[in-house]
Amino acid sequence: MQQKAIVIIPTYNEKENIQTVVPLLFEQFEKVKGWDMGILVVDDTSPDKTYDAVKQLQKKYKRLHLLINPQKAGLGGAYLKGMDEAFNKLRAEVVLQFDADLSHDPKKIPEFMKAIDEGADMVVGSRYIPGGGIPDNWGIHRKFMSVVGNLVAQLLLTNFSIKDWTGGFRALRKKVYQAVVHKITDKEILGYTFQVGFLNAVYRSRFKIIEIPFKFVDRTIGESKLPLSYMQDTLLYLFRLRWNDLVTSRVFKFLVVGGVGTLIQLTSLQIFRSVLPDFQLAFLSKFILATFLSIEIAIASNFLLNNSWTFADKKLDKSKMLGKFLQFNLTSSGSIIIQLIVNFLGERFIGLFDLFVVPIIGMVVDTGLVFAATGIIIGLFWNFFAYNKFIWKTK
Ligand SMILES: Nc1nc2c(ncn2[C@@H]2O[C@H](COP(=O)(O)OP(=O)(O)OP(=O)(O)O)[C@@H](O)[C@H]2O)c(=O)[nH]1
Ligand SMILES: [Mg+2]
Repeated sequence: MQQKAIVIIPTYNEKENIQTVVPLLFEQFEKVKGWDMGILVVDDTSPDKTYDAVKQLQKKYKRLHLLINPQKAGLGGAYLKGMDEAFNKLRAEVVLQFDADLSHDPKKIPEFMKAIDEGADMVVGSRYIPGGGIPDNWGIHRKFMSVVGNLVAQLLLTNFSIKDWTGGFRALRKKVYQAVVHKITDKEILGYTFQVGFLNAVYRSRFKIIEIPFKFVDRTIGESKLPLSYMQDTLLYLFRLRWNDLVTSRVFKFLVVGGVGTLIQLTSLQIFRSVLPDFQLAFLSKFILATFLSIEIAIASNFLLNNSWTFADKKLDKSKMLGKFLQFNLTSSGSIIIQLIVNFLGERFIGLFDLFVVPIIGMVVDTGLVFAATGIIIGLFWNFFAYNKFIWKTK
């Protein structure tokens, strides 16, 4: 039996368009070899009764399905419902995303399916690669929004390998849907932001994505449903995503743990200074002992926090903890040695002299402070390198 591919068309007030586009699509389906092709219209109970037009068409086209949403769910909402229906109820292996307003070229569908046959997990129709394009008759404003919008998306995602993030002409396999559907929960994504959000989730799951150029044609019938809040929603979504990336990144956690370690060190130093009795044993005084103990406590805290948080994915075996902790002490002294060397070289070759006064605080910053800051930063690089290389190695 042939595998099924379903073209999902979300509709809201597309009564006229749907009657034109359905026959055009079935005409193209004839040219797709090896696939059982069908259509699923997801209509949000359009006021113009688009669903009635679909019911009429169903008399002629057996493989035309209709899903009626009782409420307007937004573009993403309609697609998620449609994909659930197509993959899980209609048993499709591939789903295509298609607009009702003839902006997408039905003649491209055989090409999309061929790319799937040749190994693509997802096909992205692209207006921004050679052979693709946006309508000439679009006003400068709309052209600008589209082109710049896509550039901003590429910049914010720091992903320039895909050129069209916001288009809605795509094809994807069931395994792609299954891998990312549980990640699509943000409410911003339920509108038009769905397109960029869904594609980003697919990309990050390392699926094979292929872009195929197509010329976007301006709709001639009906009205655009693109909400005014689209730009704002998308930007908000992208910023939230990248903020989340940042706070879940290893470097960020490493820096937080280091900051916490410094606070612990300073606090415990003060505690030891107030509870330990005064004494002097050769070079060992109360202050030196308190310093040593507070450093050791900070090192232990860094070790435990990094193990359970920063490197949670590489948590050490209980049996290895003690040995690794000793190693951790060694690498930590590495950063102290680096700081001593930087300060030594700085004083020797540049010298200690005032540089400038920090505004507001009025503190005089001299080169000594600059050396210390430099040493700390190089020390941080060393620590991060050493943790990855020696302590929490990839197994
Ligand atoms: N079911 C459903 N379909 C929607 C919704 N919003 C938009 N659509 C459909 O999604 C497709 C794309 O919408 P369009 O308004 O054409 O958006 P666009 O192509 O970005 O904008 P235009 O270039 O102005 O047409 C069309 O088939 C719409 O009918 C919605 O909330 N629910
Ligand atoms: Mg459109």
